[in-house]
Amino acid sequence: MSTGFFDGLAPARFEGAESTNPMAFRHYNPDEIIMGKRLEEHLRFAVAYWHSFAWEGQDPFGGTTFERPWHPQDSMANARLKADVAFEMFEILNVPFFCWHDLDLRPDQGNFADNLATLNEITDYIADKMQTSRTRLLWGTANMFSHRRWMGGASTNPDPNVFAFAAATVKSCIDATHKLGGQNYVLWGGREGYETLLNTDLRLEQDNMGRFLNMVVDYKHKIGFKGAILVEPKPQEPSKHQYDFDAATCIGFLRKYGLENEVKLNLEQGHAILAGHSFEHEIAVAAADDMLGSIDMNRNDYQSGWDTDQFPNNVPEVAMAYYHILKSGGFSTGGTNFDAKLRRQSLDPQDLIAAHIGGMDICARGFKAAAAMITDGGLEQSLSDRYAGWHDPQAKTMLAGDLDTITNRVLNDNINPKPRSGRQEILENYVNRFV
Ligand code: XUL
Ligand code: CO
Repeated sequence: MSTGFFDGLAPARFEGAESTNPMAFRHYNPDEIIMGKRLEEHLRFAVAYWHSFAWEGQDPFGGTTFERPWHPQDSMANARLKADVAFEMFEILNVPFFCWHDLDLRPDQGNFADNLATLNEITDYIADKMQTSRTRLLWGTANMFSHRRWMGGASTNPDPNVFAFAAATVKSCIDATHKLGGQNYVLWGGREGYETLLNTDLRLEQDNMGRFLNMVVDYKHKIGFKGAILVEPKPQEPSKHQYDFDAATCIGFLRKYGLENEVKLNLEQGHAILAGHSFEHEIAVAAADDMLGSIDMNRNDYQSGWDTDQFPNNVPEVAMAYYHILKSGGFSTGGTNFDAKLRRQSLDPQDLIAAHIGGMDICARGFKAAAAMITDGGLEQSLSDRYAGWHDPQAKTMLAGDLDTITNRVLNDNINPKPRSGRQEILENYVNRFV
């Protein structure tokens, strides 16, 4: 039986670019074949349970603005109602995946035994709903940043008992993810960092975090979880400084603790911006080290300097993100999770649907532009021309040599390189033909 929350809202349909219906897809046709594969299978969209169903509209200056039938979120009855509404939205959007934190699904009980029991209870309820839904679990994760026990970090907490609570919590969340057939497990360390170095043992905290992640990987293998373990970089917020600062920092961290073949990255547009990068930079850095796992799609306000988690609406930016994803072979277990929330004045159930339709359409447009650029091959050709010298056997010999032999060759052959244009504007004009 329907909850009635989305009453009057029909399943969203693809109507084509000419449609003026604000509740229809104009670019996202899940069945469109692009580069030999359905668009749905390329993009692998997921709804984020936290922003759409758990967040109540608060901001740092104001309280809740949304009044939902499942508020207050303090009972299991309301947790079940929230799940019912969530699956109704998945159906309206025809979305293939969703993602959750444990805390999005049911309230914190204040102790581990009851947290475990209620997590099992609500994920059994969700497993039941998944029997009659086509929406699968892209990833699960543990919220180890909201409750006050996590204020000084989870695996990086000065108190070993918090590390223990975190370990038990992550185990319970991997178990729940495994039970629901999740394709990945994500760790985002919002409080794995510091507020001030005055009270922080940086070396000890990072060593503990490395050990923790190794335990997570061991456990994944022990239970036969086939999904990928992903860490999600972010430079700060809520911590002043977060250890998983950006893709490059995470890659160094994973290498240091021997996890480079076990853990990949979940990259988020807004986090890239906060780190002073572009989204495509983060994706390209991860791809260059074969560590691209999944993406959290959203956008940050470029003026606020805050993690605003808005729905994406910039096609050229999204196109370049997907260009680098496609170039590295596309998603395997990963996908496009809308880690994005409404503005707090967008009160209506219709706003939730429209926001996702818009986001999915923007991604579809960007993706198609990216696929067209890949198929055309112009950027690849230009790259291969620019680096052509490195295919010369003499260049390979040089790399195998030493400074003395190279210097002799520079002297003997009178090597005097001639600078060549980087052709940036020409390449930017090329991209603009597609976006
Ligand atoms: C926070 C954020 C999280 C992670 C999952 O900025 O992005 O929602 O995606 O914990
Ligand atoms: Co995220």
